[in-house]
Amino acid sequence: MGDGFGQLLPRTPVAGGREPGSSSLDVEVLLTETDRVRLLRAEARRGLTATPKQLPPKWFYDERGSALFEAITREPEYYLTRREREILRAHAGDVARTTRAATLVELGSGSSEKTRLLLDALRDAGSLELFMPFDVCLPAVADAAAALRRDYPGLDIKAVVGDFNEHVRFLPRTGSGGPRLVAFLGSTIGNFDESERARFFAALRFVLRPGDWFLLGADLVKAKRRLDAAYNDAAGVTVMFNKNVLRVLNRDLRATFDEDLFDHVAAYDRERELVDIRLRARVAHDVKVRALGLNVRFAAGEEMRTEISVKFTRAGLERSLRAAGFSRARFWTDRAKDFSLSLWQVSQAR
Ligand code: SAH
Ligand code: AVI
Repeated sequence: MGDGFGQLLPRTPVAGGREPGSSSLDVEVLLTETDRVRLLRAEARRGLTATPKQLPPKWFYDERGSALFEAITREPEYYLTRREREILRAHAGDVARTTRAATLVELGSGSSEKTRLLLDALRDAGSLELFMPFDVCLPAVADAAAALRRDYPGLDIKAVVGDFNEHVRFLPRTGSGGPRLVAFLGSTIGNFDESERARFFAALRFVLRPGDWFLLGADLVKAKRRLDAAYNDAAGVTVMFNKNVLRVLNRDLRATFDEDLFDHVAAYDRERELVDIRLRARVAHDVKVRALGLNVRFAAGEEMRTEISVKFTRAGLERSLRAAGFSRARFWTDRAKDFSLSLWQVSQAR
């Protein structure tokens, strides 16, 4: 790797794979297990002592949480992944021909399943040298990288565990100095509030150079009926996903949450253009968080926010990206106009 990243950080390779065939896989760790637990402690203390209570969504994603998210993407009501895949099928070739990226970095990469469409197109265009899947969940990124190594034998794959709110500044560039493409798919941008979003775009703009690109998948505003259904699937997978954060706190902070004492609540708020996702206490009760020496009191009916999922308009996306110093190269939607994929360049005039 040419600049940035490798030279700035101590390398902590771990054997990421746990399944046969993946045991030789190295994962670069920017967020060690100690860092992760330290961050979880700080964010859980802040969120559980706030009014109203809240927890950041990144804590859903341990191995089970990542698997539950993948299961959500297969539910009939959760159209987002299928729509984004449809756009990628139609336009990955345009992305590859426009960017001729040598490095593809995928933030919040999860399984990187849809990303294969981009990898195929960039490989066909003959420009791709390095793929960097980047995720907070070690098992997810290790498994994804193991599968991709098997299927893309000539490609340099550098898997990274990190927090995209902290580590975006460590983006790699290959020795050839070719263009970089940063992909942020799945509408994970919707899980940021307005100030987090502005900070993220600004941090990304700061590390990108003229000639680099940003590819953003973002879900679009639509009828409340469809959004409520997408976040309340009939099979109840989203309920399990939402409650998984309680298991993470029980395991990693020795907390005593009883998931049967909470209901999953998710509803689209038309005014704020977001799905508000919460856990509502069924009865008044106390929860101990032993690692924090904290006793947390829940009133009957009290709601704790675990996630927001903002829905966007084309104009709103353009406003926030322009404000951060990006200019739009392309904007695509699926045929039903449910989801968007847009390609951005660093603005020349700053
Ligand atoms: N991009 C994939 C996965 C989306 S799910 C898709 O489109 O299907 C959101 C992903 O972001 C999860 O894999 C989760 O582990 C990751 N994630 C959430 N918060 C993160 C953070 N702060 N830093 C890095 N990754 C994060
Ligand atoms: C990852 N993220 C974009 C998903 C979303 O739709 O906001 C997470 C999710 N939460 C509930 N269902 C899916």
